[in-house]
Amino acid sequence: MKLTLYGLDKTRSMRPQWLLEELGLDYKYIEIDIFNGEGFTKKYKKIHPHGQVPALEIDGKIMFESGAICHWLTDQFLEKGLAPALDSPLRTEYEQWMFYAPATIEPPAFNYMLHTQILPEDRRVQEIADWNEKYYISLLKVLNQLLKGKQYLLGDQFSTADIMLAYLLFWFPDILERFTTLQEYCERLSQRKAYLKIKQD
Ligand SMILES: N[C@@H](CCC(=O)N[C@@H](CS)C(=O)NCC(=O)O)C(=O)O
Repeated sequence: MKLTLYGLDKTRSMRPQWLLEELGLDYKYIEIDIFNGEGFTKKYKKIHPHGQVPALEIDGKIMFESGAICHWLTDQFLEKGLAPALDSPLRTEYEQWMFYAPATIEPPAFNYMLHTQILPEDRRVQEIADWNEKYYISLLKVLNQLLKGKQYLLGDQFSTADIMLAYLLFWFPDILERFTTLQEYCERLSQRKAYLKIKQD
């Protein structure tokens, strides 16, 4: 299988890149500088219609959406053990966390980042930042409880769901300091060989 990942450091392309390393697959990496207009060239818009990263080219066929790419890749290489088998009792929990990361925890985390870091200062809205911070923290409180006594979301088994979630939790190390279990969880994940390989400072 010939794989090309279009991405940029410190973006959602870290998810599939981390996973490709965990799976030990060969892939080509093409950097798309989305912050300097490269996403909007005619050529790249044929790869990702919104000019975003990540996108993955699989034997000439293009796929985008970080969660979908991770879900698909994991199932193509199920023998590598990064997801429970389809008939495993753990599979429902795995699916739950795979969707929970982008659908439940990512929106408040992203909106908080938007209104504290991304938008120009005069376009940030304090109330939106505050509301999303509060909601994000309320989710973290519950997650912190749920992860107590566990190495990973699925217990002792590391899975792609951990990549989906941890990538987000890494966004706000200051907030994480209030949650010992989550902090330890992130520390454990950040020490994985595959993560260290893709992380640039
Ligand atoms: N839901 C999409 C979001 C993709 C996305 O928003 N990517 C950002 C980088 S993290 C991007 O390319 N932004 C540039 C833009 O929107 O112009 C995914 O997870 O793949």
